[in-house]
Amino acid sequence: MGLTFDSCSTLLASVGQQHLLRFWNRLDSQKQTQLLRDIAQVNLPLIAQLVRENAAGSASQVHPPSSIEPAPTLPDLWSAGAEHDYPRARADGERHIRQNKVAAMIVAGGQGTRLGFDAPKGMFPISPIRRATLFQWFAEALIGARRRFNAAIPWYVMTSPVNDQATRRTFAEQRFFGLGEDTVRFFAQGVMPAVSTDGKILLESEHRLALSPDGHGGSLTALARSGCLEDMKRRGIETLSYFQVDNPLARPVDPLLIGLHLRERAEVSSLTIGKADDLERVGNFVRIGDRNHVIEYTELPEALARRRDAQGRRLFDAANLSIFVFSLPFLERITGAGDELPWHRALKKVPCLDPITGERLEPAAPNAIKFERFVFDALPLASRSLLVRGRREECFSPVKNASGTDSAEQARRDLCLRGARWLETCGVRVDRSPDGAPAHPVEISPALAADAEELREALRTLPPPDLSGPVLLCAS
Ligand code: UD2
Repeated sequence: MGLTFDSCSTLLASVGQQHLLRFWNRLDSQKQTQLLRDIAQVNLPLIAQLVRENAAGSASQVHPPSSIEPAPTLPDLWSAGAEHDYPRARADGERHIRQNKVAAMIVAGGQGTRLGFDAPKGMFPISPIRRATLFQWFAEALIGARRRFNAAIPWYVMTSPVNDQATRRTFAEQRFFGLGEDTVRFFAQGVMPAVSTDGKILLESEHRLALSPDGHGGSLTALARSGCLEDMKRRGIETLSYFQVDNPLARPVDPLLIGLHLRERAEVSSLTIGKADDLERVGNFVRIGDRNHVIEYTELPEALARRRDAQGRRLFDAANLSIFVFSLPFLERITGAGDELPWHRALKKVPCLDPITGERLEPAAPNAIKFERFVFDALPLASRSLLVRGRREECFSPVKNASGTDSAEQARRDLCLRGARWLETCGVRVDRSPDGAPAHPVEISPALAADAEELREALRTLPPPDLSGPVLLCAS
């Protein structure tokens, strides 16, 4: 049942948030409905609890540095010796996919604030030649995997209330990128309100709360709440492959990672790479007690980030790419028993109305607390959690900033370099500029090949590529 002014007023009074209705009499009926709708989205008892904990100073979990150790990892494909038998693990992963036991999931609920892109991030044009969007790029990767493994591989797309409509509209306009409408399912993550440092929920305007997505950790709760987990079970899915919309080098369904996950009977498996430098802005995989954790770069003490082992190698070198494989029973367990993931607090600048005076504030300094959950906090809930190394140039180049590090320009360059490398592995000579970049852009659609081996097979049926200009290789 929807909230009414009276029921809402009583509810808000019980948690000290009555100020949210202070402009009620100035609003037309549409705006009143919108305000009630915003308030109904908020878990008020949870906010009251977080505000209490915040006031009591019990911020996020802090681990004493002495308890933090490097997390054990399996080697990457190129370094693994025969004893690891990666070809067999890969074949096991492929069989599992062929048996229709694998689904893919993308998290695309964040706001592309840092990128300065005013639309769902998945609509950002990324590919080096065609400028295919991130959504199209990943859709092509799924089309490739479905064809290769003759498997259904349903796709679960997490949006947020901020971009849900726009995302669904894009998929519909693009005819689901050729995936088949019934094989794509959208679900929206939750939202959380920003609160003032003294615990008042902030109004963005007289009839809207200052709401933002509840962090990618919200994806797990939302999977269960939306019925997507049930849907997966109905389809016979046992393993979920998870990745972020911002990394075009991510492989949505990786048979090797899935095969190793199965072999180790892991509840969650993560791909990791060596860090670019000690203070790279990524999470760090670490071991605390008998569990794997991710500690954000903001929370890992700098002395630890810089520590070296006896051979002079970086001790904490395993970067989090947010590429995970989850077993379904694990997801059911951690989402079924209530909300186990912790809430992280961040002080942010949030334009709002002053909770006391109602005056419009454009803060120059952080004025508000935002609450978010992180998906990697699921790792320590797993009794068996596996880490596998990949190579940065093969799997990671996130699009986060408008320019410079982690920008679209860099991701395009990395896609070209990867394509050129794959071609060379297949015996095709690619002209390079003096700086090592291919002389012409190279774009290999992931519908054609997801790695050099797949490209080798694909090239058997294609005419020899013309290398005198941009090289675009697509599936027919
Ligand atoms: C994240 C990780 C970091 C590392 C890095 C890899 C955190 C706090 N840190 O850094 O450890 O793995 O990524 O690239 O996450 N998203 C949602 N809903 C939300 C928030 C985010 O869907 O409520 C999506 C967002 O669309 C994006 C991804 O999650 O694709 C990462 O979010 P971010 O850019 O805020 O994370 P970042 O760069 O702080």
